[in-house]
Amino acid sequence: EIAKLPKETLALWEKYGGDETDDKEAFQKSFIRHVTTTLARSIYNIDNFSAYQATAHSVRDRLIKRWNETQQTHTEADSKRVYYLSLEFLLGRSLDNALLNLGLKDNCGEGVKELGFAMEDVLDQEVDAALGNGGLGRLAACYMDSLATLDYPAWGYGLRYTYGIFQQRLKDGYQVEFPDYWLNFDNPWELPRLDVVVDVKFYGSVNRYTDEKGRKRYAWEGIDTVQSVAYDVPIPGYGTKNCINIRLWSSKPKRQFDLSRFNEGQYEQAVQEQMQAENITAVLYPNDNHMVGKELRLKQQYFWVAASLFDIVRRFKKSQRPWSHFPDQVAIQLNDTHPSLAIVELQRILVDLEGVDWDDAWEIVTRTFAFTNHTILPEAMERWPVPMVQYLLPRHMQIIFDINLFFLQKVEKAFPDNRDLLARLSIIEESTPQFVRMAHLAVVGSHRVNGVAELHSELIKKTIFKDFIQYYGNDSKFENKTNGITPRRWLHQANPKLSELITDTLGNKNWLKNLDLLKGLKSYVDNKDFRKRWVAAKHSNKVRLTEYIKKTTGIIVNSNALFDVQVKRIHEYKRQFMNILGVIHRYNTLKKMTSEERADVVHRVVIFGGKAAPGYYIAKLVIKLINSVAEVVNNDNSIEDSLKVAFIPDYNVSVAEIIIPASDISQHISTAGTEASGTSNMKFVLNGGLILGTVDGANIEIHEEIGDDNIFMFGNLAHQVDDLRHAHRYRNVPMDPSLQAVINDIESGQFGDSRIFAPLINTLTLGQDYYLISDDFQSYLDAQKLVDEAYKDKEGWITKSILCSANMGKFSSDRAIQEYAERIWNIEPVPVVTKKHI
Ligand code: BZD
Repeated sequence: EIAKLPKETLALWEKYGGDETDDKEAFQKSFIRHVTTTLARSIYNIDNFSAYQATAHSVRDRLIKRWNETQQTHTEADSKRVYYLSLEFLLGRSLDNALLNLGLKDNCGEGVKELGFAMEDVLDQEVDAALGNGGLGRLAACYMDSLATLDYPAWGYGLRYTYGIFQQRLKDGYQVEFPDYWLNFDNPWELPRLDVVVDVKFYGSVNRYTDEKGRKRYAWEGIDTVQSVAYDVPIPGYGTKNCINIRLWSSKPKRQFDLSRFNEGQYEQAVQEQMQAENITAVLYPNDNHMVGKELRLKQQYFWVAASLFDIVRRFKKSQRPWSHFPDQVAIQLNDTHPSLAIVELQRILVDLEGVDWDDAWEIVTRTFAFTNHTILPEAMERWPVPMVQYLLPRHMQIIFDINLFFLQKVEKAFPDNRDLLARLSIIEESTPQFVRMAHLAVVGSHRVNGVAELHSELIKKTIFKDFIQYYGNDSKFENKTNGITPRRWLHQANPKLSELITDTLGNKNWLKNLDLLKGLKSYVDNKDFRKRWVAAKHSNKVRLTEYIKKTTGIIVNSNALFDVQVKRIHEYKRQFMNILGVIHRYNTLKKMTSEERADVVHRVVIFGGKAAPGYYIAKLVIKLINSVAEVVNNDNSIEDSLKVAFIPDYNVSVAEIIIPASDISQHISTAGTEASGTSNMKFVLNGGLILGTVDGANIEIHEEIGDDNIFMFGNLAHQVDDLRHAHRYRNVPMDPSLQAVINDIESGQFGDSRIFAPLINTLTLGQDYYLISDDFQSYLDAQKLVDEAYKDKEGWITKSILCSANMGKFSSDRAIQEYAERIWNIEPVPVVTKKHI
């Protein structure tokens, strides 16, 4: 193609194409150019926000260059790509990460400083991209970082929500939600591709016809068409030129504004249709681990899946390979069941549109898809009413019935006359109305299914997918891929002091690409100077958090106290309730002590953060209880500062970056078997924070890596949970006495009008304590005592803290992605060759 261009044209591209160099002067030049042109401001009119925008745009120019080079390299290599389909990407801020990964940090930092700004203030101007709820969305972001860093040819596909996860504020101790209109100012981290549009159809009917070869074919005539517009988000890798892409789709009306209807006086109806199309990607559903059966959510899922598959298929078709090669060119990972319709859509494209035989198509489909499960909680399992799917996507419903029919016929052959097994395995739940079980669809349509930590991957085989194991056999389809986190953001960026110490100690930054190298810190564990700097780093992080707490809550805490943190979505299974009940127990114990006795006690600051789904009444009451307890405890001078409680509002990625490096101990205390993995546990330990946790999710593997001495584990085990629940239901199990005392304190009105908290307390009594707080309470208090004792031994604690970080290599998302690439996707790295700019 290039060879066809005139020489003069090529010469001009040679001469002017490679403008954006990475030195300080070039950066300053583009900063000033963006202030005056992009922002239309002058030297007299730049505030920190404009400085952020000008910096971001200067970085964006350089990002785009890498993005182009990468995409060109991948197109030319034409090797197998992986597509990560996730309804959530919780990216947080981008500037600092882009500076680091592009290697611009020093030059830009100096450049900005000379222009009169502090980089810290500039970075602080950025609003989070908060297109996710919690762990699942953040995992997708960490995985994109690792895919880019490891040179894999990968794309993410998601939705460009106009409103991300709501902003949380507190009023009288209650959560109130505010819209997160994050696109209020321009977003320099996306490239609008207004020319990349895909028509997505809904509703309508299915026609049967006979094609030219005499075969029965089906054609879906959708009646409502919405346009999907692409916005590309470049994701640069660290220490590589590779820069991958997340394509986010935004919905817009297909039809131009209908003037004739306007003239007929149907203005409102005409506008409404426009608005309905835009509605599809308007808002992220704010529920985590809970299924909400709204039609709009199903529409979001199909809209996203249809546009993404159209795009993937279009790209594949360019290579003119036969369809049978599709799985050798394309791997698609389903992040939970949210994109399960992709299985049906690809089968429809192949059979209905491309005329591939059903069985050949199904072979292609199942070799292409793999599915990650993130939960076994029954209330989180996606099921859609058959009538709803039928109405919205009539052809897809037929295909689902056929997939199910052929699948069950195979089961019947392998296990004749076992109607119960068929019913249990069926993709269709035979209730009134019928439901489509999305997890079953995902299992049947994928060649690999994985859980996200060892225990979780074992549990899914014993619970939700038990019957599939009977059919497929134990080790064919089901695997474990323990989650990971990116050390670039979660150690290097969030904890610059500790990162610098690690680099100084190990002699280089190689650990940022190979986290196992942290093991090298172990030989410095007794080095006085090293230990001193280790403590200093932690302390300065605690000071930073102390200031943040003061700024956001008005609460003043002592940075020398033990910082005890629980930050995550508020959910009954995560048991923030148990934590605050434990705080009440501590408070009333402290109150009973004499001054002399108290002098010996470890001072604690108990820090909470996290959002409750807006419709989750009990979770919202937990927030209220935490704030009511905080109000009483923080204003009680009689306990002499030995305990403070703070609920930090609006927990998100950038707030996490402040909180996590400052923790001494963090709590990961889910009822055993309920937290699939957890990923913040990894972030805390990597930053030298100890953890207090149940024998659940990735806590177990963290324990294996860091050893008994450096973790506090407690509570009943996953295999005991069923029996304990049974006992609560059918026997009169007395409540743990310490817990009963705490309940009595709340009911006595110690923390305000106790009637407010009655529904919460009822979950322990009338609700049969489903999450087993009573059963774990005593061992929880015992573990807390051990934490206090250990913290008194200052030197011992420092040793633990160092050994924690040093042993966390396994939990890098680089390790996780490598496992996915080798065991599931079968893809190879494609290093980007820097070309001349043409
Ligand atoms: O996924 C979480 C699990 O609860 C964690 O244990 C696990 O570590 C992470 C990553 O694997 N699940 C979620 O975050 N789930 C959701 O946010 C979600 C969102 C929408 C619908 C259902 C679940």
